[in-house]
Formats: sequence, structure tokens, C-alpha cells
Amino acid sequence: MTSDAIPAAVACHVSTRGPGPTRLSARASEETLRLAGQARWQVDATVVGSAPQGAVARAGDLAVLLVGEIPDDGGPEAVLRLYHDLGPWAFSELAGRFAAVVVHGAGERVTVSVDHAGTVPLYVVHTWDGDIDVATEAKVLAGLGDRGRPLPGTDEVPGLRGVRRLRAGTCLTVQASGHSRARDTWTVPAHRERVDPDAAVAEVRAVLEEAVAWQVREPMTTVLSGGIDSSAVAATVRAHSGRVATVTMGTDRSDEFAPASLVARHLGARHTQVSTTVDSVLAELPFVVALTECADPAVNEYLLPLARLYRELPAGSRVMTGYGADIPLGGMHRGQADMALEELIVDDMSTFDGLNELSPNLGSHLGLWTSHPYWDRAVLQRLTTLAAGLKRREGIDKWVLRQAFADALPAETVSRPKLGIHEGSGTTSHWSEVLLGRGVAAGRVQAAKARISRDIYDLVVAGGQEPGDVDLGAVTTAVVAREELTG
Ligand code: AMP
Ligand code: PCX
Ligand code: MG
Repeated sequence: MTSDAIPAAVACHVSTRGPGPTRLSARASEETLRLAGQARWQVDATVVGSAPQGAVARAGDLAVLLVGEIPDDGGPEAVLRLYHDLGPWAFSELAGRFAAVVVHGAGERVTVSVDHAGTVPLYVVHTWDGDIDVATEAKVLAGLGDRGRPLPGTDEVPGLRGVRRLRAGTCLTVQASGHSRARDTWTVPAHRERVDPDAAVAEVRAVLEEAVAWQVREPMTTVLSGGIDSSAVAATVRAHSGRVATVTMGTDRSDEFAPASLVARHLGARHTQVSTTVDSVLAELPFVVALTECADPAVNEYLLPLARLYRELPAGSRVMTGYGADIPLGGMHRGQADMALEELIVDDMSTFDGLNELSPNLGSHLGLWTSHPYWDRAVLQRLTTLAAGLKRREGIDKWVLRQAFADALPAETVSRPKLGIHEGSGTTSHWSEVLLGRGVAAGRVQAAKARISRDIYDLVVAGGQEPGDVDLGAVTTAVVAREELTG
């Protein structure tokens, strides 16, 4: 599949064990490339994307593979130039939505890095035999890590022994000989800046404009709920490109069609509505778990409706979302005391890593590329470092964002209270009712969701089962029979 909307590489598996079968979920062109090769140290990469060859740049004894994208149309060549000058510190300079693998010499040294927020996950196995495997999905490394070494800057993946996930904003150099070293390339800002409210409003708008500008690539659709986050993104796309295409999904249980249409009309958007059943949304669970490789039930509940909606979008296109704005802006904490907001934001910003909410895998298995401008590095930096008093002001949540788009959106949209996608689509309440219908006690519904997510994780991530072969009804029956959930 060749499409300008899709990066040259969206997934990879790099190995010093020679080319072998690998089963990445991403759907696009796939090629096996030799990154380095001499005697023992051949390094082969299976690369999936719109132009896998174009994802690799070489110079001297360096080869760089770039998965995802960096600003200014910089490809792997830009990474290579920077790496040439700065070595591993190159990755502190790079903003973007990417994972990168640098192979040194004949492959006896491999450097890997992910972006500031780890939005393109990367998993590593380094065996005691000296083999190195790196992949954008943990499950393709299952079984390789039995003799895996510990690695700095990484966390072990639950259920997959020896498979390690590179932490957000980390660069790791692994030597075949055994020595390895990790460096921070970005850390969640701990400080807050004193910014005049009017200046903050202007800066938030400007920084979001820049983030959208570098990530717009046609064909592109903005997934729109009609809430402030996605409406601000749609307005920014419209301002940048002179046009915007939007899509809203609703179910037989609940929808946000009216507020989304209001925004679409205001922006003159090419707007589509997708109607589906809430049952088909819930049926995405095995796919969502397989793609996020995360068993967190809350995150999976947020992603279910998005995963279902993505199925309706044409392969080869790009999707822009408003996902994640609530994390640095503290938008999920309505009703909590103002004093606590700063602490709640600190908590949310210290727990995102590994949830893989922003992983491109959720779209790339359908041939889509997703981007989330609120988690662009500069936007995230700006939003995080603003004092909480600019985030909840005059009793209004996400005040600074609402103010920033007050002149670009209908007044009703600017003041619309937050409604999470899991609520607006009826996903949360439907799943709860299914479980109550199976006899789960009201106070045990969350526990049941967690157990079901965990069981599915064990099947599709640790167990390597195809998500399409998982019977959610059977998993639910097993969990209800096994756990004490009914009393
Ligand atoms: P939320 O923060 O819960 O509104 O959801 C995260 C993102 O998902 C939003 O910013 C939108 O980009 C997208 N989204 C939420 N609800 C819908 C919907 N009903 N239809 C299409 N996209 C949606
Ligand atoms: N969201 C939030 C993020 C969900 C919380 N994630 C976290 N704490 N890491 C958002 O869009 O910002 C909803 C549905 O609310 C998704
Ligand atoms: Mg919303």
C-alpha cells in the first residue's frame, strides 16, 4: 500500500538472528531488509509501512530505521545526520511520533529510542547469547526472552519473560558483548511556569496549530465527538488546510451526533456519521488488547469505540484525534476540589507510560496512521507546565483550551461539559449491563472487567492467539465461574 498519509514504516522487527518469520499486526507493504551484515552479526529488519525501503538511511558504519514520523518531513536521513553529530543525544533533539533503531558497525551495537511519550512502543530482548531483537509489538518476541537479560531504561512486559518495553523518552544502547546503557531524552516536566492568562491562551492555540500543521497529510479524517478537544483539533485542521473531513460514531445505545454536527456545520466540514451496535463495539475487546498489549480495563474501554470506528475508515488514510488532552489539562476530574487538581495531573502524567493509549497499532492493523496532536512534544510540554489555575478557572474545566478556541467554535461547543468516548458511545454502561446480566454483583463489575481484560491479554499477547479467534462470551463465562464476582 503506497499512501502519502502513511509513514514509510509503521512497524518493525529487527533481529541479529537472521531473517525469520514474524507476525506484525500492521497492514501495508512488508519487506525484509538487511541493516548490517558480516559473519556473525547480520542484522535483519522486517519493516511494514508505505515504503519500507524509505524508512532506512545508511552512512559509513551506521544504519538508521525510523518507524513513524518526525516534523519537517524529516525521514531517517534527518535522524542519521543528527545521530552523526550527537550520538544517542540526538534523540533529545527529536520531537515526533516515532521509534528508531540505529545499528552500529556490523551490528555489535544497537541503539533504540522512542519519542518523548513512547507513543510508538518498542520492545527489546537481549539474550545471554548476545542476540538482540527489537520490535514494535511485544508478542512477536514471545519465546525469545527466556534467556533475556535485564536492561536499563526498560520494564519487563507482564506474561512475556525477558521481553522488555523501552520507557517513554528513553534511548538505550545495547552492546552484543553485554554492556548496555540508557539515557533519558525527555522527562515529564515537574515545574510549573507563571504565565499571564492571555499569553497562555495564545500560546496553547499557537502550539496546537504547529502540532497539527506538521501532522496533516491527506487523505485525513478528524474523529470528532463535538467536545472541546476534538473540535479544537478540527478547527485547527480547517484553519491550516482550508478544509476538514470529520467523522462521528454513535451506537444503538448512545451517540454524540448532535453536538458533533453542530461543530461540523460551523467549520463547513465534510462530515460523516457512523452508526453501529454497541455489541460490535464490545466485540473489539480482543483486538484492542492485542494491539495495545495492555490489560488496563479503563484504557481498553476508552479505546473500544475508537477501534470500532477505525474499521469504517478507508485504508491508506490518516486519522487525527483529540485523545489525551484531558491528561495534562486535568479534564477528567470534574467535581474534585481545585486544590487537588495539580496533584491529580501529576498522578496522570506519571502513570501513562506503558498503557499504549496512543499506540499507532490500533490503526495500523487496518492500514491507518493515527496522530494525537495534544501529545505532540511541544504541546504536551506547554500544557503540562501551565499552573492548574489556568486549567480550571472560574469553575470551568480546561479553561485555557476553551478560551483558546472561543472565536473558532460555536459558543455551545466551547462550554460543553466533557463526556468521555466510553460514555458517549454507551460502551461502559453496555459492558456493565452485560456483566450484571451474567450475575456479577454491582460492586464487582470493575473487577470483572479487569479480570476479563487480563484473561484476554494472556490469550492474545502472552499466548499468541489471534484476537479474531477469541470468544469474548466464553472468556466472560470462565471469569464469572472462576472468580468470586456474584456475591
Ligand atoms: P474523549 O476524550 O473521551 O472525548 O475521546 C478521545 C477522542 O476520541 C476525542 O478527542 C475524539 O477525537 C475521539 N472521539 C470521541 N468520541 C467520539 C465519537 N463519538 N466519534 C468519533 N470520535 C470520537
Ligand atoms: N480520555 C482521556 C484519557 C484517558 C485517561 N488516560 C490516562 N489517565 N492515561 C483523554 O482523552 O485525555 C477519556 C477517554 O476521557 C480518553
Ligand atoms: Mg469527548
